Amino acid sequence: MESKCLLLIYLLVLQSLALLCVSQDFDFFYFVQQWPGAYCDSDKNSCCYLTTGKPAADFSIHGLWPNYNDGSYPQNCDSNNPFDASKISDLISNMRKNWPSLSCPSNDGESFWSHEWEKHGTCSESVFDQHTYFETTLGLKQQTNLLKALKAAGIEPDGSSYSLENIKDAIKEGSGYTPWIECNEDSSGNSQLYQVYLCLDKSGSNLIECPVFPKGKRCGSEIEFPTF
Ligand code: U2P
Repeated sequence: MESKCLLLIYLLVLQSLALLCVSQDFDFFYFVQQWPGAYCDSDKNSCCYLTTGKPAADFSIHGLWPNYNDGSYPQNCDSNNPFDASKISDLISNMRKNWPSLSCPSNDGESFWSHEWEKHGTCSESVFDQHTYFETTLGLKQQTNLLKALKAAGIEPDGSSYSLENIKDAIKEGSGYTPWIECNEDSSGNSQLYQVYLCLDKSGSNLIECPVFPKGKRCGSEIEFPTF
């Protein structure tokens, strides 16, 4: 009897350890949205539209990324749970609209979604399955409505330049939280609004102030908001 109990405890410990290896923990999520005009006219990228057509002139989702408070992040956490489009068939038209791939060659978007799920989503299996991961991220895009927040402050994607502080203030006013802004450069070397980072708590339910901002190249104090 005693040895059976010991065996059971041993198996339970092994099972918990295996689970820990698959679903590494993390501290919060970055929710990252991109301005397609800045992706498409940057000096680094060419861009292609989905086979279903040119996306609307709106921010689109890049991803929802589990992160650690020290700025590092886990990736590719579970090769046994590959992207499966059949699990999100009810979300596909919403995904095409709000999470379109802009990379070339032109494609149906699945390779981008698969990359985001496998690199980032699999590290959040302690809170999300594939359907809730994509559904939650789509909901965040609606909730934060960056373009509306910027337009309310008179900041439009018209190719002119705006103060970085005014852009951050407008997004804070609209979403309630301080964003991190990532810039890239257009082909003439002008700093332009590329990606907006907001943060979500580790339960995946609430926006929060970011515990840490990404390191990397800063924007100028005046940045272009390119057309798309
Ligand atoms: O910054 C370049 C790419 O690194 C990945 N990244 C960056 C910061 C972070 O906190 N998490 C993260 O994943 C992104 O890679 P992707 O998801 O595009 O493969 C980002 O584009």
